[in-house]
Amino acid sequence: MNRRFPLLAVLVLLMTVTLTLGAYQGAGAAGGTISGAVLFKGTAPEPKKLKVTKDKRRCDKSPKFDESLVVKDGKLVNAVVYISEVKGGKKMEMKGVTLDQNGCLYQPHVLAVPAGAEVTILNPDKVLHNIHTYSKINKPMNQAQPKFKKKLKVKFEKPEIMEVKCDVHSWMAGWIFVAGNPYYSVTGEDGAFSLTEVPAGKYKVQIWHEKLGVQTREVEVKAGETARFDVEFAG
Ligand SMILES: [Cu+2]
Repeated sequence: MNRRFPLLAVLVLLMTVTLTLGAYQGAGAAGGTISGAVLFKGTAPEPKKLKVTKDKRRCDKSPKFDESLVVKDGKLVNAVVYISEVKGGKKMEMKGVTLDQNGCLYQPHVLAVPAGAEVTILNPDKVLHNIHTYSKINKPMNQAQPKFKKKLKVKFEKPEIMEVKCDVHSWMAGWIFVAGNPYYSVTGEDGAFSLTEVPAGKYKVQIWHEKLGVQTREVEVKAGETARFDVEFAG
């Protein structure tokens, strides 16, 4: 019998653990759920109409509204709810996403994408756009997209929340949430969020909104159970 084998196995295991520390490991997990809703307290502002000052024939086909603070029946839209630090859990789906500029507006206004997955940026407008990300961790993207360039593809490798603007059309503004793990949710008109298959344990959940800032909640997840809470932002 080779007596050195167990030692070697331990060494290899140690090396593997050391090399992968820090990076998210998706290995499948039954777990619990974190869910609830993001609420807005106070009187929601009237949606402000955006002023289209350029390329009016293509960009001003329908009225556009400022989406930096959208509230529907007391629910806050476009908030990102995510676990900031988690070492492992369910598999990270590397599915690509699309950012459309149709009508000279970023759709969706807040786009979520896994770090390293492909973002396809569409330009169906027959005008020149220039995508500019105000990123600090990822390399900033500052790229012209002429009218003949219907599609641009890009990947952001590191987790970050970054603002996106168009250097040609001053009213175009949006955000890209680059996720470092699969536990994130962008709220829609019902303000709801749901993070599923979270391994049992204690987590910091961040609730981010571009105008209202960030809130943090300590949440304990138990296998097979749902940790439910609502988050309130004051206007
Ligand atoms: Cu543009």
